[in-house]
Amino acid sequence: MPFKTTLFALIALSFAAALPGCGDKETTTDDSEVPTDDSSADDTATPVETPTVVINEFMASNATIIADAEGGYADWIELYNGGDAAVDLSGWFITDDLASPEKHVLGAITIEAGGYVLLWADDDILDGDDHLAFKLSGDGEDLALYTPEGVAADELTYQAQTTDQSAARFPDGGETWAITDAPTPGASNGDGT
Ligand SMILES: [Ca+2]
Ligand SMILES: [Ca+2]
Repeated sequence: MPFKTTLFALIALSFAAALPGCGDKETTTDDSEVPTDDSSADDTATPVETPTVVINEFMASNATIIADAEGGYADWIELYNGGDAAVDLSGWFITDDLASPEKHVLGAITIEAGGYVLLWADDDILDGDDHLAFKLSGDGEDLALYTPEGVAADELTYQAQTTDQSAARFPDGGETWAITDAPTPGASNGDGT
């Protein structure tokens, strides 16, 4: 955002510089407003804040738990929005490799406030926006989610997984991960009991 701030200041300055030619008494006022504009531009940069969407649950080896629209039992990832506003995930990045953060760019998917989105990690993007360009290894690998600006919303590395068990945060969006044999794809993880 420093670039945006600088650009705004330059526009304000050139506008003020143009004024003496057409007006008379307002030049001083406009000059004094330039620093004010600078600080308000900094304020508008603040909304690039901590993302409210996290990876909430995932299953790296799905044999019988849930099938996608095509009937395939693909690996899946559940996202959760713990914020109080819906988030448009267009342009967000999701990956199974921290060294390759832009592996998949999410399409037109909105996650409601307090809502869940289920993504299929089947390396079959032709099946729709909820299908990702990678699969999850049952032997363990990375999983990460980034905003379009590259801010890490979530980054984790997991160990080998058991078929039909998921790894989930308890409670939703919480810091504690646990393996469960009662997966809840697309719905609240509950309290883990
Ligand atoms: Ca993978
Ligand atoms: Ca869940």
